[in-house]
This record gives sequence, structure tokens and C-alpha cells, in this order.
Amino acid sequence: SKRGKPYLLTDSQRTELFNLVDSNKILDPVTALIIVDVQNDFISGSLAIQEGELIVSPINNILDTYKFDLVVYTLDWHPHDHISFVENVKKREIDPASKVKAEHAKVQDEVIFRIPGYEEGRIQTVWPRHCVQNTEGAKLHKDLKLLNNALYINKGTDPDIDSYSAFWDNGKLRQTQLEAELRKRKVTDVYVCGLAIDICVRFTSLDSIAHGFRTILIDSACKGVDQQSVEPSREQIRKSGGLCIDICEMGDIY
Ligand code: VGL
Ligand code: ZN
Repeated sequence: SKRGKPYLLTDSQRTELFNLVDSNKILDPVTALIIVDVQNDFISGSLAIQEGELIVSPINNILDTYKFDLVVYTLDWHPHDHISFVENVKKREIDPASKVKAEHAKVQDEVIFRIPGYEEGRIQTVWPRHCVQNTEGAKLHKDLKLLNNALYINKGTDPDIDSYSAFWDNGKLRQTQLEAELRKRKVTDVYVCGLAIDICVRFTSLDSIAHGFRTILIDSACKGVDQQSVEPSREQIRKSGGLCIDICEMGDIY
């Protein structure tokens, strides 16, 4: 099969849409597709997202239709004692050896964690145990097409801090390899899809924009955890300079 690069809209439309990020015309984009967290626990497991399985075939279609210069699969990849698991809050309330201290939950599902010596607490939403390293729930969905030469990015591997973005942890303390790998390949355009549009897809997209990549969220290849926050997430991405499109708007192949 003949696969070409996705070519989005006309060049002047592209420039107009992305002038918040970069006003230079890019006539020959270098493209990456980031496929976020298409893992069993988010589809059929402990954190199953409504209609999550419906994004697998659209993503496979994108991979069959377009040739990206780089395809990235991200994985939520938590140790068993991860801070985001509701089962682990108690230990951080009572264990004096714990690096971060949990305060009693003020809001349902949200816990404030304090690092001794720091004034500011960090609010962490707690979730059912999910995507524990090397478990069935952490595996990519069995029907998701895996390309050769793809890049795999694990996130949320530090027990004491969560990571919604595939670029940074939630405290922006440490970066993953993702930015360096995109720069190494001189990527200009970053397409994002996967789970969940209101959490990890959202924060990955916002960081991609912040890094100066033209960022295109492929709406019809995403699903959300909380239906109320799906549209606000899109709006935030648009306002920050990103673009939300449908697969059918990905344009002609060149
Ligand atoms: C995610 C909740 C917790 C996601 C990850 O991938 O959107 N959501 N961890
Ligand atoms: Zn997680």
C-alpha cells in the first residue's frame, strides 16, 4: 500500500492556524503521531473509559493511511506503590518513612500530599489501581497496530509523583525522553490521539504546544473519562494554540 504524509489544510490555513506557535511556513513538515495510553486497564480494566475500545480501529486506520516520520506509543506505567492509587493513600498518611505525606482527602477522589520542607501541597486525584508495570492491564490493546521502529514512552514510573503528560511529570520536575526524541528527528508537527482526552491526551497536547510543536489533536480517535470535561479540554487546547480535527480533516496525502 502507498502511504504518504498527512497534509493538513492549505499552507496559508496552516500558517494562520498555527501562528501562535510559529509563524514560519513549514512546507515540508516532519510529523509524529503520539498514541496515548491505549492500554487494557483504560479499555476493559479497572479504569475503563466509556467506549474506549472504539478508538482502536480509527487509530489503526490512521496508521494504515498515513506515513508519519515517527510513531510514539505512550504507556501509563506505575509501580505497585504509586501515589495515584487510592489503596496507597493510607500508607502515606501513617508511615513516617514516606517521602510525601498524605493529608485527609478534602474532596472526594482528591488528596493533598505534602513533601516535608515544602510549603505547597500537591493535589493528586486518586484512582483505582491501574496500569501496574508488567501486568495484563498495562499492556497495549491486543488489536492496536504496532509499527516497527516506533518509540515507546513510559510515564508515571516514580512512586511519589504522577504523570499525565508524556513529556513531564505533574510537578514538571523531570522530563521523559519524548522531547529529545522529537528534536533529534526535527519533528515540526505532532498529532495526538488516544486515552483519555481530558487527562493524558490533554496534558500531552498542552506540553507539545508549549515545546513549540504544531500540535493537532485527532478528536475522533480519542475518548474521555469525564464527559463533562471533554469539550473544555478541547477548548483549552485550541486556546493554547493547538488544533482539534476529525480524522476526515487530515487531508490529502502527498
Ligand atoms: C490516565 C488517569 C490516571 C490517562 C492515567 O491515561 O488518561 N488517567 N492515569
Ligand atoms: Zn495513571
